[in-house]
Amino acid sequence: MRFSENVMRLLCKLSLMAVLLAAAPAAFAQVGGTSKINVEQPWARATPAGATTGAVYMTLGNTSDTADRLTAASSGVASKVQIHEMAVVNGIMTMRQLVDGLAIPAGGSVTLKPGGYHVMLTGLKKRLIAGQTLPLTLTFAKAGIISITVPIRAIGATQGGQGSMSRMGGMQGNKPGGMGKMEMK
Ligand SMILES: [Cu+2]
Repeated sequence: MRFSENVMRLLCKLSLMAVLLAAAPAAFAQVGGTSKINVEQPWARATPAGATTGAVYMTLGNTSDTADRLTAASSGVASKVQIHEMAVVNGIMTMRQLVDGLAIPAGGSVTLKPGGYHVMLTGLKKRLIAGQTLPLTLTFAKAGIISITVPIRAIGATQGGQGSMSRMGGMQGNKPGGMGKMEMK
Protein backbone atom coordinates (compact mmCIF):
# COMPACT_ATOMS: atom_id res chain seq x y z
CA MET A 1 0.00 0.00 0.00
CA ARG A 2 2.57 2.47 1.11
CA PHE A 3 4.90 1.34 -1.64
CA SER A 4 2.34 1.86 -4.36
CA GLU A 5 1.43 5.30 -3.02
CA ASN A 6 5.05 6.29 -3.22
CA VAL A 7 5.27 4.91 -6.71
CA MET A 8 2.22 6.90 -7.69
CA ARG A 9 3.72 10.06 -6.26
CA LEU A 10 6.95 9.41 -8.11
CA LEU A 11 5.10 8.78 -11.36
CA CYS A 12 3.17 12.00 -10.88
CA LYS A 13 6.39 13.92 -10.36
CA LEU A 14 7.98 12.29 -13.37
CA SER A 15 5.04 13.04 -15.63
CA LEU A 16 5.02 16.66 -14.43
CA MET A 17 8.72 16.91 -15.22
CA ALA A 18 8.09 15.39 -18.64
CA VAL A 19 5.46 18.06 -19.33
CA LEU A 20 7.84 20.81 -18.21
CA LEU A 21 10.68 19.45 -20.33
CA ALA A 22 8.41 19.14 -23.34
CA ALA A 23 7.30 22.75 -22.93
CA ALA A 24 10.83 24.09 -22.50
CA PRO A 25 11.96 24.04 -26.16
CA ALA A 26 8.98 26.18 -27.21
CA ALA A 27 9.72 28.72 -24.50
CA PHE A 28 13.38 28.93 -25.45
CA ALA A 29 12.56 29.19 -29.13
CA GLN A 30 10.80 32.50 -28.46
CA VAL A 31 13.78 33.96 -26.64
CA GLY A 32 16.28 32.31 -28.94
CA GLY A 33 18.83 31.57 -26.26
CA THR A 34 19.51 31.48 -22.57
CA SER A 35 19.57 35.19 -21.82
CA LYS A 36 17.02 37.93 -22.34
CA ILE A 37 18.23 41.10 -24.03
CA ASN A 38 16.13 44.24 -24.40
CA VAL A 39 17.20 46.76 -27.01
CA GLU A 40 16.15 50.16 -25.70
CA GLN A 41 16.04 53.55 -27.42
CA PRO A 42 18.01 52.69 -30.55
CA TRP A 43 18.90 55.63 -32.79
CA ALA A 44 21.23 56.40 -35.64
CA ARG A 45 22.79 59.72 -36.51
CA ALA A 46 21.82 61.23 -39.83
CA THR A 47 24.67 61.54 -42.32
CA PRO A 48 25.66 64.39 -44.60
CA ALA A 49 25.52 63.82 -48.36
CA GLY A 50 28.42 61.69 -49.53
CA ALA A 51 29.28 60.22 -46.15
CA THR A 52 30.20 56.54 -46.26
CA THR A 53 30.02 55.83 -42.53
CA GLY A 54 27.38 56.09 -39.85
CA ALA A 55 26.79 55.03 -36.27
CA VAL A 56 23.95 53.46 -34.31
CA TYR A 57 23.46 53.86 -30.57
CA MET A 58 21.22 52.09 -28.07
CA THR A 59 21.02 50.65 -24.59
CA LEU A 60 21.27 46.87 -24.27
CA GLY A 61 19.60 45.60 -21.12
CA ASN A 62 20.08 42.06 -19.88
CA THR A 63 17.18 40.98 -17.68
CA SER A 64 18.50 37.44 -17.22
CA ASP A 65 21.03 36.04 -14.76
CA THR A 66 23.30 34.98 -17.62
CA ALA A 67 25.95 37.31 -19.02
CA ASP A 68 25.72 37.78 -22.77
CA ARG A 69 27.71 39.35 -25.57
CA LEU A 70 26.85 41.34 -28.68
CA THR A 71 29.02 39.56 -31.23
CA ALA A 72 27.91 40.85 -34.63
CA ALA A 73 25.53 43.14 -36.46
CA SER A 74 24.33 43.67 -40.00
CA SER A 75 22.12 46.09 -41.91
CA GLY A 76 20.76 46.40 -45.40
CA VAL A 77 22.00 50.01 -45.59
CA ALA A 78 25.71 49.24 -45.07
CA SER A 79 28.14 46.80 -46.63
CA LYS A 80 29.82 46.21 -43.28
CA VAL A 81 28.68 46.64 -39.69
CA GLN A 82 31.09 46.42 -36.77
CA ILE A 83 30.96 46.90 -33.01
CA HIS A 84 33.28 49.77 -32.08
CA GLU A 85 34.61 51.49 -29.04
CA MET A 86 35.69 55.13 -29.08
CA ALA A 87 38.15 56.49 -26.59
CA VAL A 88 40.74 59.21 -26.23
CA VAL A 89 44.21 57.66 -26.56
CA ASN A 90 47.18 60.03 -26.14
CA GLY A 91 44.88 62.98 -26.73
CA ILE A 92 43.54 61.62 -29.99
CA MET A 93 39.99 60.41 -30.44
CA THR A 94 40.47 56.86 -31.58
CA MET A 95 38.09 54.05 -32.31
CA ARG A 96 38.69 50.39 -32.55
CA GLN A 97 36.68 47.33 -33.39
CA LEU A 98 35.68 45.10 -30.49
CA VAL A 99 36.62 41.84 -32.18
CA ASP A 100 35.40 39.78 -29.22
CA GLY A 101 32.13 41.68 -29.10
CA LEU A 102 30.58 43.78 -26.37
CA ALA A 103 29.87 42.14 -23.01
CA ILE A 104 26.46 42.69 -21.44
CA PRO A 105 26.55 41.72 -17.75
CA ALA A 106 23.87 39.56 -16.20
CA GLY A 107 21.14 41.76 -14.79
CA GLY A 108 22.90 44.84 -16.13
CA SER A 109 22.97 47.06 -19.17
CA VAL A 110 25.43 48.69 -21.55
CA THR A 111 24.76 51.99 -23.30
CA LEU A 112 26.14 52.69 -26.74
CA LYS A 113 26.41 56.44 -27.16
CA PRO A 114 28.44 59.12 -28.96
CA GLY A 115 32.02 59.12 -27.68
CA GLY A 116 31.80 55.51 -26.48
CA TYR A 117 30.54 52.20 -27.77
CA HIS A 118 28.72 52.29 -31.09
CA VAL A 119 27.58 50.07 -33.91
CA MET A 120 29.59 51.30 -36.88
CA LEU A 121 28.10 51.29 -40.33
CA THR A 122 30.67 51.38 -43.13
CA GLY A 123 30.10 51.33 -46.86
CA LEU A 124 26.77 53.15 -46.52
CA LYS A 125 24.53 52.36 -49.47
CA LYS A 126 22.25 55.31 -48.85
CA ARG A 127 22.25 58.56 -46.98
CA LEU A 128 20.80 58.36 -43.47
CA ILE A 129 18.11 61.03 -43.33
CA ALA A 130 16.58 62.31 -40.09
CA GLY A 131 13.03 61.10 -39.62
CA GLN A 132 13.60 57.90 -41.56
CA THR A 133 14.57 54.51 -40.16
CA LEU A 134 17.08 51.78 -40.93
CA PRO A 135 16.96 48.03 -40.28
CA LEU A 136 19.54 46.51 -37.97
CA THR A 137 20.09 42.89 -37.00
CA LEU A 138 22.03 42.20 -33.81
CA THR A 139 23.57 38.83 -32.99
CA PHE A 140 24.11 37.86 -29.36
CA ALA A 141 26.11 34.88 -28.14
CA LYS A 142 23.25 33.63 -25.95
CA ALA A 143 20.11 35.58 -26.85
CA GLY A 144 20.50 34.86 -30.54
CA ILE A 145 19.37 37.23 -33.28
CA ILE A 146 17.33 40.36 -32.62
CA SER A 147 16.17 42.50 -35.54
CA ILE A 148 15.20 46.09 -34.83
CA THR A 149 14.12 49.23 -36.67
CA VAL A 150 16.33 52.19 -35.83
CA PRO A 151 15.02 55.77 -36.02
CA ILE A 152 17.43 58.26 -37.62
CA ARG A 153 17.97 61.51 -35.72
CA ALA A 154 19.47 64.82 -36.79
CA ILE A 155 23.23 64.98 -37.33
CA GLY A 156 23.81 67.03 -34.17
CA ALA A 157 21.77 64.71 -31.96
CA THR A 158 23.37 63.24 -28.87
CA GLN A 159 20.36 61.38 -27.50
CA GLY A 160 16.82 61.13 -28.71
CA GLY A 161 17.20 64.04 -31.09
CA GLN A 162 18.20 66.58 -28.46
CA GLY A 163 21.41 68.43 -27.73
CA SER A 164 24.38 69.23 -29.87
CA MET A 165 27.70 67.73 -30.83
CA SER A 166 29.51 71.06 -30.51
CA ARG A 167 30.97 70.35 -27.08
CA MET A 168 32.59 67.20 -28.43
CA GLY A 169 34.88 69.23 -30.69
CA GLY A 170 37.18 66.76 -32.38
CA MET A 171 34.41 64.28 -32.98
CA GLN A 172 32.84 66.37 -35.71
CA GLY A 173 34.66 64.36 -38.30
CA ASN A 174 31.70 62.70 -39.95
CA LYS A 175 32.06 64.66 -43.16
CA PRO A 176 32.34 63.53 -46.75
CA GLY A 177 35.81 62.25 -47.49
CA GLY A 178 37.15 61.82 -44.01
CA MET A 179 36.79 60.81 -40.42
CA GLY A 180 38.33 64.02 -39.06
CA LYS A 181 40.70 63.33 -36.21
CA MET A 182 39.44 59.81 -35.68
CA GLU A 183 41.77 56.97 -36.48
CA MET A 184 40.90 53.39 -37.23
CA LYS A 185 42.94 50.71 -35.55
CU1 LIG B 1 33.41 53.38 -35.20
